[in-house]
Order: sequence, then structure tokens, then C-alpha cells
Amino acid sequence: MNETAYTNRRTKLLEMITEGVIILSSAPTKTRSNDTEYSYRQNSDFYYLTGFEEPNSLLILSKTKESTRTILYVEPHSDEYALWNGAVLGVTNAQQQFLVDEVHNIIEYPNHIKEILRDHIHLYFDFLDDSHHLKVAQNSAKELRETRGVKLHVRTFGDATYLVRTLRLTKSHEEIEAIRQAIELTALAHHEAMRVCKPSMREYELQAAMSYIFGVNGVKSEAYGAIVAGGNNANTLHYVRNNDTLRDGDLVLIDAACEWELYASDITRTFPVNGKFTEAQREVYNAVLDVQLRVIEAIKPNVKRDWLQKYSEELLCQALIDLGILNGQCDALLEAKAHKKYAPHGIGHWMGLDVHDPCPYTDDKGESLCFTTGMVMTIEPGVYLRIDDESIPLKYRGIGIRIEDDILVTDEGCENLSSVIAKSVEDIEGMCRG
Ligand SMILES: [Mn+2]
Repeated sequence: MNETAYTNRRTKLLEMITEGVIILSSAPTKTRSNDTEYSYRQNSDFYYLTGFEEPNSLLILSKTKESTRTILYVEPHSDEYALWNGAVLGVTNAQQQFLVDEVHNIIEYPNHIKEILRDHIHLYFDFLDDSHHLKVAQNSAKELRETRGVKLHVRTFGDATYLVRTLRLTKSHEEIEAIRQAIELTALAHHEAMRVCKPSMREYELQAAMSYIFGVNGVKSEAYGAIVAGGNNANTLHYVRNNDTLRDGDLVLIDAACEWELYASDITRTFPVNGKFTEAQREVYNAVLDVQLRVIEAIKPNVKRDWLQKYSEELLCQALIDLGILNGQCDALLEAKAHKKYAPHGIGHWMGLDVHDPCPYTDDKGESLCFTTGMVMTIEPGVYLRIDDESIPLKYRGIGIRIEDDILVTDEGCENLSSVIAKSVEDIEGMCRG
């Protein structure tokens, strides 16, 4: 991403407010135990506006009727810090690299904030931000209110994340390229898992085979904790133990994907442990696949996201009827939410800098958003048939299937960004044979 991209985003953000100060903090570092830390991941909203990956930094944007101002506070260079952790960018380098109006040492921030807030009415921040920096700003706002001679003071708090995440909904060409790269490497990893999978392996061995592919290709982080669920384990939606034995004749569900330049991918495939679907598995698999293909087919600009959810539930409910798992009229079963027992989760979510991109799903009136070009959403229908559920035909018990792809909305309709990953019964069985 070049620096002008970040400048444009900051400009767009400032255009969304009439006046005020926006404060966004970098992600805090988190202690794992004693003096070791969890690996650092930048706050996605902060990163979206700066491209800056260091902790202990702060972005401030301000706007009056006459002018705007952008300030970045960064950790200064220190020989001691550099010895243990490597050099930070520092004030001088940051000044050269970032197209903000000012860069300062973070130590200076408490001395500046009162002057920055003076005569402003709106203060925008992340309501989940519990950093010391934000407390300093809020205290300064209080002090200004009590100071004689100050004409205007902060009297409205606004949610900065809502503004930033509204911008994050529509991905630029560069962002889509990063997502494509993440998906390309995730495709290699899923195909590797299909090739190496054998009965009696452990779930974590498949996970390790995928992690190896990510690692040797320069992936810094996976986008979320991998799910590798053999047989009935797939019916635990957030199964992450990944330590069971993979059994001959079972399916394995893998929901795993990597991040590239902080952009996520999110892919699920379900395939036979021994490489060959049984008749019963094929029936359920093709039913889920058919739903997924039809939902993807329906994505285009001006379609409401809520409608897509409803449509997917109708398709899933009918599929469950056709399989003989549900009995009755589709409308009545939908009304009674009977399908939710076997297909409990939503059809998909926004994806971008976060795997579950926290962008709005509704407008200011609470109306569902329509798809527009540049949005990225996962489509992931799933059917989960527990082994101990005696209401299900015996041949289907213990089968859990989810198929998930990452879909880009285009002017013409949509593009399945992960279409290269084996998905039809024939392609999967071919990939499993190597
Ligand atoms: Mn997902």
C-alpha cells in the first residue's frame, strides 16, 4: 500500500465529520506471562489509517471550519530498546515516511493534547480503547470545560470506529490484491491437507502440514485459530482442540486460513479422510454445495445482505427436507426455525483487515445494507448432524459439513476469490489422490 492510500483514507474520514478531534490508539502489547508477550498485532482501524505497525503510537486528526490537521505520535529511538527488540522507526524516519502533517515523540503527547482539544466540540474515539492516552485526553477535556475563558469545549463523544469501519466496507484494488495473496497461500495449504490426509493421522498433523506451507511462504500470522475437525467433531462449531484421531470413513472439516499484510482470508473445506466420499456423505455434501453455489450466484450490487441471509435459510431448509432430515412444509419449518437445529449460523460475514471485519451491516436507520462493488463477504453454509441425534436418518449421523469461500462484489455481480480451491466431489477426490 503506498502512502497516498493512507492519506486518502484520512481525508475521507475527516470529510465524514463537520468538526472535532479523532483519536485512535495503536493496539496495546499483551503480556503472556512474566516478561514474555503475545506476538503483536496492530489495531486494524489504526492500521487502516496509518499503515504503521508499531505499538505505543497514536493518531490524532482534527478539523475546524478552516483547516484540518493530522498528527502521529511514535515511540522515539532508544539504543537500549534497539538492543533488545530491534530499532523502532523513530520520529525522524516517521516524518519522512508518513504523509501526516506532524510526527512527534509519544512522550510529548500529554503536553499537546489540551491545545489540540481546545475550542472543539466533538471528540471521537474507540469506545473499547482503555489506553492511558485516551484517559489523558478525556481528563484534558474535563479540565478545559472548567477553565475560565475557554469558549467551546468537548460536549459530544462519537464512535470513531463506526466512521472508519464504514470506509473499510469498500475495499480498494490494493486491499483486494492483499486478500488475493492470502487466499493463494491458503489454497496451497488446503490442497496440501487434502493430499497428505490419511486414516489414523491426528487432526493436529493436518494443521501442522498447513502451518508449514504458510511458514515457508512468509506468512506472519494465520487469520484465526484453525479448526481441524474429524467426523462428529465437525458438529462442534468452534472446535479447536484438533487432537483427535482421523478415522477411515469419516469426513474432516478444515476451517483455516492465513493473513497477508494484515488482510485475512477465511476458507473452509470438508473432505473424506480416506479420499473417497461415501454415498451418504456425498448426498449431504452436494446439498450444502448446491446451496453455497446458489447463494453466491445471487450476490450482486443492490441486493440486501438481509435478503441473502433469508434466501440462504430457505435453501438450507429445503435441502434438509429433501434429505429427509426435516419433515413438513418449508414455510412452516422456517417460521418455527426448525432448520436452525442443523444449520445454526449465519451465511457469512464481512472480511478484510479482520477475518470477521467489524464493518456495519445496517445503515443509520437500521436498514440492512445493500451490496456494492468492492465489498468482500464470506459465504459459508453448513449442515451439522450430530452422531447422538436420533431424529436424523442413521446414515447421516455424525456428518458435519461447511463449505466457505471469500466473495468480492463486482459491478457485474461477484467474483469468488477462492474458486481455485478444490470444492466439487470430483475435484476433492482428485486432490486427495494427489
Ligand atoms: Mn468465516
